[in-house]
Amino acid sequence: MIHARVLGATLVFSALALAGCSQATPTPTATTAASSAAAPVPTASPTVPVPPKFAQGVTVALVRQLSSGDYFEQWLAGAQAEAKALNVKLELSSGDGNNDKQALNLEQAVQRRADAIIVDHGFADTVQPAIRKAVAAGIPLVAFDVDPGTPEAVQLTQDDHEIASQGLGQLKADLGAGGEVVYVYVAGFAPLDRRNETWTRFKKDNPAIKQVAQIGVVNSSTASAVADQAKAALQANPGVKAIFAPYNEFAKGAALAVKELGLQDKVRIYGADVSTADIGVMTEPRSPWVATSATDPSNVGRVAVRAAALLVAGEKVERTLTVPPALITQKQLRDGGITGIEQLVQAVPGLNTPEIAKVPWAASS
Ligand code: SR1
Repeated sequence: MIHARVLGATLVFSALALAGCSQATPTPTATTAASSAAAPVPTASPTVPVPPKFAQGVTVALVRQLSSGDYFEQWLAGAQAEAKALNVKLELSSGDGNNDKQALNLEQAVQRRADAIIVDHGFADTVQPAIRKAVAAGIPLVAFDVDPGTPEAVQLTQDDHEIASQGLGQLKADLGAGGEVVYVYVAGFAPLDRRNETWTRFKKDNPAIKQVAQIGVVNSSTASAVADQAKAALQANPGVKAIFAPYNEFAKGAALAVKELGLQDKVRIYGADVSTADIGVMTEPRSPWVATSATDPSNVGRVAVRAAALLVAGEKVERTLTVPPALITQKQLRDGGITGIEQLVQAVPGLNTPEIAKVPWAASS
């Protein structure tokens, strides 16, 4: 397993980081060539020659389960930027939450004999049959946030146990003697299932922290659906002190509910993931969203494309690639004057992991 530098819970915010920010949010289409999203800035001249195949053009199929929401948009922007830098044509498809559609898209990528395939999220039972066909056809495959069911594929994840642990560590520190918590979860999504393992263990280890309600939905308007559920849960449980919402759409929805009920002084939210919009929500006056544990999604998208490119080139890639998260608190964001994801990444350099799936013939990003 490759582990990049694991960040300490305390983040160092550099004064140099406070530059302007912007976030590319491309609209997914059925099939697209490498996008015009900003490419990483080259910082070193590589000494390894570009494999001839890459001079001719390589096609990687990116087969997604989900595409709406900041996390997935940022991830795609990173994947597209890395594809452009490596002269890879990214063929994009999304199931838009429809698992059968994703499975069909995957079957089609296998039939087209893409040079490599990246499967981004998905449910094991719907994607594994086509993954087996890809492996049988000799197509290299990277599986992000989904169990490929075969050791032939490279499995890419964020460190989801650590994501949950970091948020819960902050929750525990803030709650002190304990208290009632609303938990947001939907089973079946591999990253959420891993975070749930940590939450389950945490509850056992901390009996004074009590889950009084579980809510959750994942659809094309997750945040507003979770907001409705969270309002009902908070009204039914007036003693709640915290909401553990380990997905940014969950946390945004929870924040909306707390605000609408005027409970900002009573209920704190502990989330996962980060985007420019999330930073805006976290740093608003009286925001209840006090901490999130996150990777930079665009960095993870870049890692996925690099891993696929290495496989196409016949380079050795670890079978498991894990991207470490950092704990980001409301206080740190406010104190650092951080208003966007680019500032955050400059302030927390460990969010960029160029050493994971490094491509020897490419300028370092
Ligand atoms: C519905 S699954 C959502 C999660 O996928 C990615 O792992 C992100 O971290 C997000 O929290």
